[in-house]
Amino acid sequence: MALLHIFLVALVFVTGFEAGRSPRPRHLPRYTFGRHFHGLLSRIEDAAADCDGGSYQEGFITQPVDHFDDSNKKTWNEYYQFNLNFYDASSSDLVFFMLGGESPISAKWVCKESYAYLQWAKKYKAAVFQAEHRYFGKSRPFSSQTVENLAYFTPEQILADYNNFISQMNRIHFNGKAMRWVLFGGSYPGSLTAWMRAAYPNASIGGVSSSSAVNLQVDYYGYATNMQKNYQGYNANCGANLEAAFKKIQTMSFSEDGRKQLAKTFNLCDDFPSADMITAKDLQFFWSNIFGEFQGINQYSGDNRDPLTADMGLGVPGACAIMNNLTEANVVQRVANVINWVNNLYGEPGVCMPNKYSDYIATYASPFYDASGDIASGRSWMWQCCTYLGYFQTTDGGHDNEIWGSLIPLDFYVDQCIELFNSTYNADYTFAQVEKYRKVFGAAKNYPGTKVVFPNGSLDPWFSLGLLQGDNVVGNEVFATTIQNGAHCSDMYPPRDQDSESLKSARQLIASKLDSFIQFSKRNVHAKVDK
Ligand SMILES: *[C@@H]1O[C@H](CO)[C@@H](O)[C@H](O)[C@H]1NC(C)=O
Ligand SMILES: *[C@@H]1O[C@H](CO)[C@@H](O)[C@H](O)[C@H]1NC(C)=O
Ligand SMILES: *[C@@H]1O[C@H](CO)[C@@H](O)[C@H](O)[C@H]1NC(C)=O
Ligand SMILES: CC(=O)N[C@H]1CO[C@H](CO)[C@@H](O)[C@@H]1O
Repeated sequence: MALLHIFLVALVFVTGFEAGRSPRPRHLPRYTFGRHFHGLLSRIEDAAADCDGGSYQEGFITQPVDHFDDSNKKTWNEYYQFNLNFYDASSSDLVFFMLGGESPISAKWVCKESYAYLQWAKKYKAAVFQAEHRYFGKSRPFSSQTVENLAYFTPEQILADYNNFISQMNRIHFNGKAMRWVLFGGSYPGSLTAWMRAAYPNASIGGVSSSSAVNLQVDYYGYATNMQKNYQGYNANCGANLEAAFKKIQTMSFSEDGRKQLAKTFNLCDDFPSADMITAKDLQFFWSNIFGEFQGINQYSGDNRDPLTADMGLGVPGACAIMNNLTEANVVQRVANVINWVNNLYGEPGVCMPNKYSDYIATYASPFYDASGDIASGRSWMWQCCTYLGYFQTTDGGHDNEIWGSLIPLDFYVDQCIELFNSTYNADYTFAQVEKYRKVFGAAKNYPGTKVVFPNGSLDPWFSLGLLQGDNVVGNEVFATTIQNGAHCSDMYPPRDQDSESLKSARQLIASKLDSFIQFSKRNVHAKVDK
């Protein structure tokens, strides 16, 4: 591998201010392939990253475009952030590393000291680093995202980036000392954490892989069936009202008069195409945008992720209160009321709902958006889903889909892969790629890594793709824990007194396993020295 030089270690001292991100354009839905505009962990409202008094530094390093072909000399600059405020070189050789994922990195993950893992970093006097994932934010191997340029967007290249990042950091910031790195990640970066432990076991001493959907699956109908279970389970009437509403929405969609009414009720940005022009895609797009709002409500329900979910009630109970509101006789209007309520919470009152499939596709098919913006991130995320993750959130779950019916078939997603990239990226391709990476990384049942904790939330629709109790290979020190009624990545957010006992005990388990990984590797180091 080419010897890499330091590009720039910017010792800019940033005081917890992050440039605001651009708002969501009105023709793009809030959710695409399950990804919230602005990413699965963070969202626009966090943009003025509140460090709560903490601070961080930032820099860039050079990475090869292709880690596996020495003849390719092309390089790119990877952006990273770090916090040495807790670090005590005289007593600690630990680095806590938050892996970047499907968005530009957000500084709060290195500076907001109330986050669970930063409290642990403080306890162990660890240095804290976060690196941006290739093809996101400032970390772009190419200036455009043509299909040709996306060829280097593979799990192997990404893991090699993080491995190389660790050795470069040891050199740049720690005088070449082999520091003991502990990996952290939530959602997709949680999967990267698990895969790093498997692919580069010596680069780190352990990891925490929160809500990671490592059990890769193309047709992930379980998302919708879990969602149904959660809404019905919270309140049977809520389930019944949703079911009645979605059935009525579907029926109305099939007549021109019905569609006119729907356009009004849901404040659609664009009318449906005329009866002679309308296609199944137009309807599926409409349905998936409504479905997407209920995904978002469920996925973060009750999290201490931000004021919306923690204090303002964004979650399943709030949505069900509106669905069960008898003062409003029309159940379809209640669904629209839920969406209006979400819009208000997001500070977008009265925003119209995108309804032009062709505009949506044309936008994400363009390779020319700036990677620091969210349209390029959305295209990157869709590339990931089409080429190695799958995760298509269909309603193919059969009997367990009374609420949603069969609104969203697999074709809705696989056709997009073809439209966004090209016909090489068809269903056969996605199935073959997902199968390949299930084998490479062992999915959930054959996960080959060691020393990883896998927390999952039982209320998280991604739950069924997690590494769960009973999946772990005995002897590998892989620990699964289920947070009862926990949402997506709930363990990562700042602990609160009112957290459930299950969440508290999951954090205790993580902390104790983390401690054992750290103590073990210390003994190991000493054992080697003693010989
Ligand atoms: C899709 O794009 C890739 C990369 O440019 C190219 O190699 C491949 O031939 C294309 N496939 C089709 C069917 O156009
Ligand atoms: C990890 O380290 C062990 C012991 O030092 C060594 O035997 C092994 O080959 C290393 N593995 C990798 C993947 O570098
Ligand atoms: C119930 O519906 C009525 C009529 O649409 C509305 O005025 C009221 O604000 C709703 N209440 C809740 C809690 O949604
Ligand atoms: C599928 C799975 O992992 N289920 C587990 C969820 O968590 C409870 C409590 O820890 C276990 O009893 C289940 O086996």
